[in-house]
This record gives sequence, structure tokens and C-alpha cells, in this order.
Amino acid sequence: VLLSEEELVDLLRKEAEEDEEAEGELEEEEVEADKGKVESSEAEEITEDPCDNFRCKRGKTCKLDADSKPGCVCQEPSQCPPSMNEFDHVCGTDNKTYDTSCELFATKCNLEGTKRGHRLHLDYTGACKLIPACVDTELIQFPLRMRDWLKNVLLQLYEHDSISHGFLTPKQRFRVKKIFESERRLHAGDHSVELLAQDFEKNYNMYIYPVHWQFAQLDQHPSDRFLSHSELAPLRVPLVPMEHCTSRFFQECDADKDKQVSFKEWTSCFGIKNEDMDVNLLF
Ligand SMILES: [Ca+2]
Ligand SMILES: [Ca+2]
Repeated sequence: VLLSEEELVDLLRKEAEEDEEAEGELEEEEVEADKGKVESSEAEEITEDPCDNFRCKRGKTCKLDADSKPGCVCQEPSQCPPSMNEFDHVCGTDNKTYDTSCELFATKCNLEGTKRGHRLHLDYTGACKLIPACVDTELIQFPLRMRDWLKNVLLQLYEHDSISHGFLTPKQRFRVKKIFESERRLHAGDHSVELLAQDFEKNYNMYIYPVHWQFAQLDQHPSDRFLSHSELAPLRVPLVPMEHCTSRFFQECDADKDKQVSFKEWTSCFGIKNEDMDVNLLF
């Protein structure tokens, strides 16, 4: 099960353009949103529910305490809105299909403090299915292909940014411009692994920034130069059901097995030499 180059780049680009709410298993976020502006005089009679503008992280729901103050409590999985169609199903890391991601996160919340709860994450979208084992030869090809996608995603963002600004920061634009304008660059397409490997050797410098960029995109909750399981989720979740080496790749990327992919582990997974790791490229 492999995606075409074009499909993958599209998927990764959408991921980059979206707000990081993809999994929402992020840090505790209980913010009171702007109180909706009240219209006209009759609105005064409507008692506003303090929960209406109160956001809870996924798996939790707003509840008023004894003093009528809103707070977040675990949601009952059975209270989740039912799935609309099969695309709402998700597969958990416990290899169980959940009707919706709401149900998975509510289950996780109710298991808080237990080992099972700690281990439960959203593995991928769709019902659980048999994912073929990723064999060593395929595993070796994965970073080659992924590096190429990352570069192409950035080039696409660059082109979009040239039409309407806002896709890249000026600093990012400047870095991608150099790749974009290079006559030597390999143009997007379904290339053989041999060609990808060759290009990596020949145009190694063009791959340094894309690898840094993707790390920085993911390392935001918090930005501590480590990627947790949930920080990797926006990339992993849509990729796993289509690219069967995804899970093994990220597992093995975590060389010291501390459940986090450090900046150093990430760059070396993608073949970037230690001396080319540059924290300045993360901003
Ligand atoms: Ca982090
Ligand atoms: Ca690690």
C-alpha cells in the first residue's frame, strides 16, 4: 500500500496548512473564548451558558461546578455523537476500532492514570485493518521517499505563497527560494528509489532545510526539541493506513527508546549529518 508522490505531497501540504488541531490530544487547553457579542436588548433575558464558550481538550467536556463555574471533566464515551459514516472510525494503538475519535479520547480520559490509558493513542484514521509488516528493504526506502515529499511540500507552499502570501514566513521563503531556483533540483514525480538515493547524494544540501522544517512544524506542544507521540500524530495518523512503514520508521527513529523523537534522532533518521543540524533553521 503505497501512495503516489502527488497524493502524499498533497496530504502533507494540507497537514502543513491546517491548524494543529488534528489530534487535539495536545496540552491542556481550557480557554474561555470571546464571549459572544450579545445583540439587542432582548438578549439580556437569555441566560448565557458559561459552557458555551468554554473549550476543553478532546475527551473532556465542559461541566458547571457547584458555583456554576465551568470546568472540564472526562466525557462519557457513550455520550459522544455517533459516527456519520465509516470515515469517522479510528483505530487505537490498542488495535481496537472506535466509532469516532471522540469515543477514543473519552475512553482515554476515563482511563487516566492507568497504564492502559497512558498507552492508548489514536493510531490512524479508519477502522483497524491488517497493516502488512514493513520489511527491512522497505524501511530503508521510507526516509528516501519522505525526504523527497518534504522538499516537494515546501516547494508547493512556496508556489502558493507567491500567489497569495501567508503560507511561509519571510525566513522560510528565503530558504525555499534557493531550492526552488536551483536548476539542479529533481522535479516532483514518482521517482525510483535509486534515483532518489542518487539525488540525495548529489543535492544533499537541498534536503537539509525540509527535514528541519517538518521537525519544527511538529514540535509545538511544547517546542522542546522532542517530538512526543501526540506531536507526531498529525503526520503519522493519516500516513499509517496508506504507508505501512510509517509506524516502524518512527519507532526506530527513537533510537534510545525514550518514547520521544529528539531533534538529533529525527535528523539522523533522514540522513542529515550531525554537523548540518542547525537549530537556527527551526525558526
Ligand atoms: Ca515537543
Ligand atoms: Ca528518543
